[in-house]
Amino acid sequence: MTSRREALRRLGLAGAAAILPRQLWALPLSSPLRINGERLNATLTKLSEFGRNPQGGVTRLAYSEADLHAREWTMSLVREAGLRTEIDAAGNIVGRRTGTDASRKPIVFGSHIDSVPEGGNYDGDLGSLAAIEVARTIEEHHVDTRHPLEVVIFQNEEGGVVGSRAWSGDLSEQDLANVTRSGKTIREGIAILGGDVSRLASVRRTPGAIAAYLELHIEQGAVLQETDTDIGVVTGIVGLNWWEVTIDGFANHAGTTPMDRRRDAMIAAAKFTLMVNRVVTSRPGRQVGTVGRIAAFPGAPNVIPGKVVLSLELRDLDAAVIASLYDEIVENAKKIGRENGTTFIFKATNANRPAPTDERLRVAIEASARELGLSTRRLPSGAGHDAQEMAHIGPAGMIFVPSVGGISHAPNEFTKPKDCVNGTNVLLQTVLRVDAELP
Ligand code: HGY
Ligand code: MN
Ligand code: MN
Repeated sequence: MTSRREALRRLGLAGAAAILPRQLWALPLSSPLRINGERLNATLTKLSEFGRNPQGGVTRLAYSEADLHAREWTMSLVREAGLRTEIDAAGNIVGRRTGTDASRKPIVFGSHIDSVPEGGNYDGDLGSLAAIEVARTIEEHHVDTRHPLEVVIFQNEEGGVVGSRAWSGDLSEQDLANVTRSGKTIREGIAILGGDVSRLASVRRTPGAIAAYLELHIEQGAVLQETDTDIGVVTGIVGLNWWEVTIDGFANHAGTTPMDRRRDAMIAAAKFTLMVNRVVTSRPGRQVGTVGRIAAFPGAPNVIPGKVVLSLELRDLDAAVIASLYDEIVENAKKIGRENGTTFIFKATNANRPAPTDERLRVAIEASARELGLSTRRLPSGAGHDAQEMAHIGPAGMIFVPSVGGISHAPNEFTKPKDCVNGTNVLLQTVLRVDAELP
């Protein structure tokens, strides 16, 4: 209990220590500290200028000009928060603050600021700016933490949690050669961001190298809004696999080739897309499957497509479910190919492992929310997050706030300013709680 008493003393609550029972994590440890909500929301507005679209959202693809400019501005914010700031060898932005106990591993918190094409202003942005705001609040109030604190803005989350995979050691040579949405390979991207692929091993953190990882994020679904809940406590994060599927047929004249003599790759692609939907929905569970990108070649109105390249994505909380869906899809694709003289080639382009969050952190988040007078609900995350890679290094926890209408990866993604502030205060209180309670 010494550490708890010490923590309470630092927070000006020394008297409370004597009457507190022994169970940790879930107990009141309310600190009067609050983040600056106006400042937080002003930084969200400012960040939304980088890569802004006419529709109001952003296109801030990893390694693009917009990403680079946004990162530069974000780094200045990390410095203003009083943190020692660097770009690590993987291209992640890291800000550090010393703890009072040199033997302790860092408490890490952050998110990402890259976006999908025509994305919104909250996915990743909120968690990143909240992490900086939390660090800044702690610094401004001269709060000593026992653990070192690290704010991290991971690079290329939307391209397959690339930055956090560098930390978990899950980024292979083959991954580095993959072309990401901005048209650059990940290897090129890391150099563009100021990282150094030759030193990639230096960012790797072995299991146990962090005390905890915490991430605030918008829910990107409608559960919290529909149940009128302030704070979501994430139980686990789905695994996600991507394949590039190439369908080869035969390009031919669209006017002279009779319908029964075609080897049309587009027809095979259409059947494939419907088949994926059927396979994924034909069993119980929350698994999802998507064909999100398609290109036909040579790509002219008067040429039968001889080749189609499309993307396949599968997600579930259980990696075995993804594997078995994939097998079934491959079998069915062969059948489609036999029917119209086409062939399918599947190339795996990305795999993120599913991960449960840490029960102690869930409890700590719930206790922090409760003390702030906020309601909570536990839920799984259907979206991928850097937290799932961090969960392989140490305990990981995620805080969700409501997404209006459950809309995300779209320009009208929106989370109310008050919910952004609530989530950030929960993050602050959870960081302090974890710092005080970790044995
Ligand atoms: O695609 C995802 O699930 C996440 O938003 N990166
Ligand atoms: Mn996203
Ligand atoms: Mn995100």
